[in-house]
Amino acid sequence: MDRKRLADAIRILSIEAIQKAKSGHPGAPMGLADIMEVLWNDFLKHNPKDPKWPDRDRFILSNGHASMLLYSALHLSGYDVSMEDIKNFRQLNSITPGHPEVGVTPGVETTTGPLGQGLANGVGMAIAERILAEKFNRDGFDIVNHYTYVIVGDGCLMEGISHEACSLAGTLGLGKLIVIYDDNKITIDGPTEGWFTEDVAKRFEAYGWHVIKKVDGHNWKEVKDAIEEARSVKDKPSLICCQTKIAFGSPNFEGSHKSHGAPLGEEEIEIVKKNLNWEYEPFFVPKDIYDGWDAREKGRKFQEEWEKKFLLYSKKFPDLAKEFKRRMEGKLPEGVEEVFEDLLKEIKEKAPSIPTRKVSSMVLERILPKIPELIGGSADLSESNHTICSKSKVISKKNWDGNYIHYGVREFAMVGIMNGMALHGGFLPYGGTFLVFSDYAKSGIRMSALMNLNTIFVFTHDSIGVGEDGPTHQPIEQLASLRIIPNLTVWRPCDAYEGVVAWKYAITHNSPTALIFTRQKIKFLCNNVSEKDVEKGAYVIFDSDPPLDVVIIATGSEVQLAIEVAEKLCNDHNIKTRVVSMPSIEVFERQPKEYKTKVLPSDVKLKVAIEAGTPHIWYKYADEVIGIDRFGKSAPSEAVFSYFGFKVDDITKKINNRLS
Ligand SMILES: Cc1ncc(C[n+]2csc(CCOP(=O)(O)OP(=O)(O)O)c2C)c(N)n1
Ligand SMILES: [Mg+2]
Repeated sequence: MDRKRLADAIRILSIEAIQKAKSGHPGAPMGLADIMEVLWNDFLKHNPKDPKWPDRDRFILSNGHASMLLYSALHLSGYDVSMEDIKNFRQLNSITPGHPEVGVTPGVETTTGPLGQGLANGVGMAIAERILAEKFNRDGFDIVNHYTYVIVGDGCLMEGISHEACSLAGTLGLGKLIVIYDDNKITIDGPTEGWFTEDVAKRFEAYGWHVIKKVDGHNWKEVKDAIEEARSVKDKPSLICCQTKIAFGSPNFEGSHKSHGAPLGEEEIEIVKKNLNWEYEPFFVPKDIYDGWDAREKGRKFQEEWEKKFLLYSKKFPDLAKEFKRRMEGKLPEGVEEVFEDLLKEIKEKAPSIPTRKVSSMVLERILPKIPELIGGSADLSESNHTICSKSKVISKKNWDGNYIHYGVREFAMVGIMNGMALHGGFLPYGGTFLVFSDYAKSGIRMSALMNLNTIFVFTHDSIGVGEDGPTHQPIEQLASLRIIPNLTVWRPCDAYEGVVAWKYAITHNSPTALIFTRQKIKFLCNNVSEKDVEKGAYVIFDSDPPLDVVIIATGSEVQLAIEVAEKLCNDHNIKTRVVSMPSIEVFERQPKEYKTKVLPSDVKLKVAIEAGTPHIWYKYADEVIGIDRFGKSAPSEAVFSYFGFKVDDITKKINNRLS
């Protein structure tokens, strides 16, 4: 079979689908078609009929705008992506959306489009593979043994996250990570000579990667040799620099940035077809080309072989096999509930007044031995975030038997890597940094939420309560900005008890959670509170006899303040006040209407919310909000709280004035 024709099938399908959709990115699929053909037909271990089998190679198209490259390959190789689906490219509810979306298209491993993040996901998947291999493989039974291939463009490699993720990948020596660089020297604005001129090969060599330079991306033999070489290097990740021409095969657009993001036009499509000797109707692929691409039989054999091996493994190592299956299915082990019940009971007895961040290490100390899929880490703030504990075992290039990653000061890559591990399967990642630096990772958190991954973000130092470090370190708008991300559940507990319930929620729910904890010590408040209360996201923590005058809603460190205000209002002013602790707005919103109106009745004179952060979100519930909508101040914590009006007397007076 003429390999050129196999690749041309991608070119033609891509430009026709993009033309029909009247939108899309033809340049990259045309430029990458030859590479894709070699990678998929000569190397990729996959089974189109079972895109989820555990030991498949992972393929990531980090430059997601080239989506038609992937959809064409999925269609041609026999996935459930029909020609009809290709014709519906970019249409409402089609399985071929503008950029690849995991869960929408069989065979798509991660959602890409925001440049660079797919690459970080790939690093996460390669880490996941390596840790699982260490844990589960036994002599003669390499049940975890796959590559992670990532295609990246100039855009991905310009993005900061690629520096973060690839630097760590080099340090960890991820030998089964193979990145193919579409070095076409073109981005949207034109030839990159004006904005991207570093020696990429040297850069990756400096990270400790194996770099294969100057591969002709349109010469299948060179590409094949390069991938073979990359696969043979076991102790370093590989970067294959493929020199390509964007829109290869289009006489009028080859090499031009004009081909990046717009259909070529009917006329040019005809010219391309003539140029490539492609004599077929639109959306027609001849049988010999389908045959050349068909991966179903090969895939069936790959999987069958693996399943045979796994069966023998199950006989020899039944416990390991069971555990592997459990982890890959994403099911929690038995007994998790009990660990939390015990801890909640103990906390209630001890009633510790501690910084809520300390809850994490308390929980982890108990839960890590129970849940080996928990894989922790922090962006260089392990002790501050309390993400590390005596049960944490740090992984390194030399030791993969662990459950903790020192991500270094790389918040964005940390989240991209966490997403990759969650996508790979077999892991429940958690990672920490200061709340104020969640902004560095925000787009990764957004992708985690968009993909609805099971990830846990531990954000400590959650307010002006940070104190002396000042406004650079005091989050103001971060809480609000996390809460407006769809699918993400945010918890800001008021004490150790709520903190444990929040952790329990994060671990037992299959969706991303952000846990927001204080740096400073706070009083134990939940003496008379049950787990059932906290689990509802909001509940009455202090109450007066009906009829009520005022309801105060508060979260985190401000709940204690709200209770003190309420006591004063009741005792000194005879104003009947209720305090609602609302550790999670999202969880509260999911409760039945009756519960919500019971907690927040409408027939009160005034509702007030208190939270040391951007106030806007609270106007949904409250008439008056005690919040902060300017930047903080450097001073001891109490002084800053006081400066911003978080004082019992001030708030009591304010409420009293509003009522009189
Ligand atoms: C984070 C991010 N910023 C900006 C964009 C918009 N964008 C899409 S493709 C692209 C240029 C990418 O260049 P390259 O990867 O070299 O793609 P090529 O033009 O070679 O196909 C840009 C800026 C994006 N998708 N993601
Ligand atoms: Mg480019």
